[in-house]
Amino acid sequence: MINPNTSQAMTATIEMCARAVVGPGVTVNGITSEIGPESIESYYDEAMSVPGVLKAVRQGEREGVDGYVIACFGDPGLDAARELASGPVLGIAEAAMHTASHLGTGFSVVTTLGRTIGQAAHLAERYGMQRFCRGIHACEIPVLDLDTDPDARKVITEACREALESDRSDVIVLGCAGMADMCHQISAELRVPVVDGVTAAVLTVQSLIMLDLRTSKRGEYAEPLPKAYSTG
Ligand code: 2AL
Repeated sequence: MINPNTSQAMTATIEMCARAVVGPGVTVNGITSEIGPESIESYYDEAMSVPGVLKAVRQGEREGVDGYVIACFGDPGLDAARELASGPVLGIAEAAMHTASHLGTGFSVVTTLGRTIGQAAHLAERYGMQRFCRGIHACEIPVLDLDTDPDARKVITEACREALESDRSDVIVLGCAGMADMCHQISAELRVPVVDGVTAAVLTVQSLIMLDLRTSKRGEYAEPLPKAYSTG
């Protein structure tokens, strides 16, 4: 499970959430990206995070890792990671949106800053999820404050409540990996399914591996052609 930002505190939180759901015999390694921004909340941050994600996948391939989760809601580097990986690679936005589509007729996404709403909208389009995605909302809490702001869960819960009303939706998708540890409490309070992409993606990867399904190497996800890469 790759955290594409460089916050070790966030990796520790999401690793704990992921380890709590996997089956016996499954090992989850939380990897904090070594290169890039400390949090991802813009197109620039997202682009800057991709080399770190790909470096972690290359390392994972050397170590024989069975599958990967890219644990940031922008799913940075997902296609490129699939070219490198032999096992399945899931992004948390992709996993959360697909999981939500099984649970209700329409979901609302509640993300961090308003400026990331466009990125989530692009992903909903890309994954063919516009039919289910009724709205994308921001709680305006920066990613790194999710861990430290004592009111974070309360503010996010209220944003979810308002999203359910205004979108007439019946499922919530949490729009940041750093919200993973809040999903059960928010769900209990609002009495609707609240999908955290980290756990949804980890269990999807586990299922795919149990089904002996891997990334297809027949087409565009074939390994990149060998060539020289300058790193500056
Ligand atoms: C995220 C996320 O999941 N990790 C991060 O650094 N930024 N998502 C977001 N919408 O801000």
